[in-house]
Amino acid sequence: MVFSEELIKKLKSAKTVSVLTGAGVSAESGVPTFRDPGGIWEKFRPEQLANFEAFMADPDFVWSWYQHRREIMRNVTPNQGHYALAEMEKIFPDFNLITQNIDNLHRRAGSRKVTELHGNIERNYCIKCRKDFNDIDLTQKKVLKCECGGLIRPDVVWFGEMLPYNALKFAEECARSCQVFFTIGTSAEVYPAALLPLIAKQYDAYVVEINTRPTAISMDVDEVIEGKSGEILKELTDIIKKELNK
Ligand code: BV8
Ligand code: ZN
Repeated sequence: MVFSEELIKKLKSAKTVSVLTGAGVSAESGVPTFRDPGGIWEKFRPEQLANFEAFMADPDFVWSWYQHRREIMRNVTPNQGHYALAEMEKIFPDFNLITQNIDNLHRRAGSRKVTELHGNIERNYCIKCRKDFNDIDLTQKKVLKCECGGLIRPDVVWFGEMLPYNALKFAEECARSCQVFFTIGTSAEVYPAALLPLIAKQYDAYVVEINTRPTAISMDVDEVIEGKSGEILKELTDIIKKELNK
């Protein structure tokens, strides 16, 4: 794979590199994406599942769907793309990994500085008293209740819910302050996360999209690298290490 001279030059001189990842980064680990053929939203509409009203209307149904996804995520492992991003954290002086993914695979691959915009499926909390419940038995198909009587829900951001304030503020700062911004494996259709590459562009970062196909922002970025993120990130990290003789 040949990378543009421009990208290598920018990366060699970059102090701050920021990355936004989406479900496509976990696809090579076997985690289904949302909007690809065969993706999650092909079987269900997001409104039916990933929102608070759906949960309150049928807690057991929504809860069992998250238990099913936890099962998948427990049985997959990080792929070479996750490991390459964990490597990049050691290469650049200031590297910020911002993810929309809730699968915890970046941390499992060794990334330490991970900003989760949409929460983490391994965490749960009581909707009444917000007590944490993080070691849930996966076989528990019926929704659980807290001792205060509140229902226990996954700690993920549903449609119509605000993103964690600090995470979003930090992510916006990372987009504003970086010299290179990668948007990787995301259809860039969910807001406000999808604004981050555009904010980076507005603040003169060199914005690079890595995706297997065009997205809603492909025309707005500086460079599109078409292909599977696992392979591309592995090769790119190897080249950067050589160029920076790290
Ligand atoms: C908000 C967590 C403020 C749960 C998710 C009406 C009312 C309220 C809000 C809205 C509204 N209309 C619009 C909105 C905003 C809404 C939104 O953006 N809707 C979209 C659909 C139009 N956003 C929200 O509601 C957000 N909150 O705005 O609050 C507010 C509050 C009240 C009222 C108004 C405003 C909350 C958004 C977060 C929702 N939660 N997930 C769960 O996962 O169960 S969203 C879900 O989509 C995931 O988090 C996912 O990460 C995210 C984005 O999807 P992608 O990651 O991009 O995945 P996708 O499948 O789409 O794409 C995969 C890509 O990978 C593809 O491009 C594919 O080509 C590529 N790919 C595949 N394989 C590979 C690859 N690339 C590289 N290599 C490969 N191998
Ligand atoms: Zn409670």
